[in-house]
Amino acid sequence: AEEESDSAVVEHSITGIEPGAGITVTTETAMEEYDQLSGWELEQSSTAAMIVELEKAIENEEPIVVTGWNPHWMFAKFDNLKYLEDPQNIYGDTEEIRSLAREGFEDENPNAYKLIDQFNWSVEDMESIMYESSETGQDIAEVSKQWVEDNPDKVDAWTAGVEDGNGETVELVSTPWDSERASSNVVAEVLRSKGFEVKITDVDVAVVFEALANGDADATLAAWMPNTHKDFYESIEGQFVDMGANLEGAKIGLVVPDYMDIDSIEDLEA
Ligand code: PBE
Repeated sequence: AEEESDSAVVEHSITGIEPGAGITVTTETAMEEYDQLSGWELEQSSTAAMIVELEKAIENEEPIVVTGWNPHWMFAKFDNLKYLEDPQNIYGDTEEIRSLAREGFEDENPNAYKLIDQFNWSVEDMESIMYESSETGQDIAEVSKQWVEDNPDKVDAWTAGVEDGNGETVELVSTPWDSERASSNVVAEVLRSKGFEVKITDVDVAVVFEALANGDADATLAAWMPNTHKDFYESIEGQFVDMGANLEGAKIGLVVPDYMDIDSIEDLEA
């Protein structure tokens, strides 16, 4: 393998993201299940590094396979990206993002629970915050605050029937990706407007689920199901409350630029 040329190495590696992401675990499963991926490597670093590699490859029309997802602005910024077909359905068709709570949270703080339970928005809503932050360099938290101000109708629906809090602290546990930074900051802002204090902690996916099972956090808005976080979800099933989807139409998979002229994971070569 040491004799391999650089290009051969590129062709047999998937440019991944953080080791603590669900899509990293899902991709490891895909590498076990697809013969075409045997001998491939998953390079793990960070989302920012993946985007840099993708941008470089596109500039030079070089082959690249990345782990990609929506909601994200990568599909708006690079208009030639596509998901590879996944005949074994390892990545699933579409994902939803669910809100989960710890056992006991509803009884102890029914109004905060109700607000979180009523929180529901669209891929376009989430992407508008992510896109604006990436275009302007403004932090997601700032853009999220502005979004709450600009969308009173949605906020009214989430706060319907919710009584004001008395400064009780709500601990949200989340992941560090822009998508979840957006949802967490939007909900935090709305909770604050109803008289709650909010603390957001960003951690690896595994720790999100542990924190709910242990009761260290009250709720998360960041559970990607039924595929991306399946292993984590199943490992603590029964030890948390599933409040259902807060966003439908998310997606994960292997993504390539369309000049590569392949359509399916099965078109990759071992
Ligand atoms: N993501 C974005 C995360 C969740 C949000 C798809 C990169 C993951 O766990 O894979």
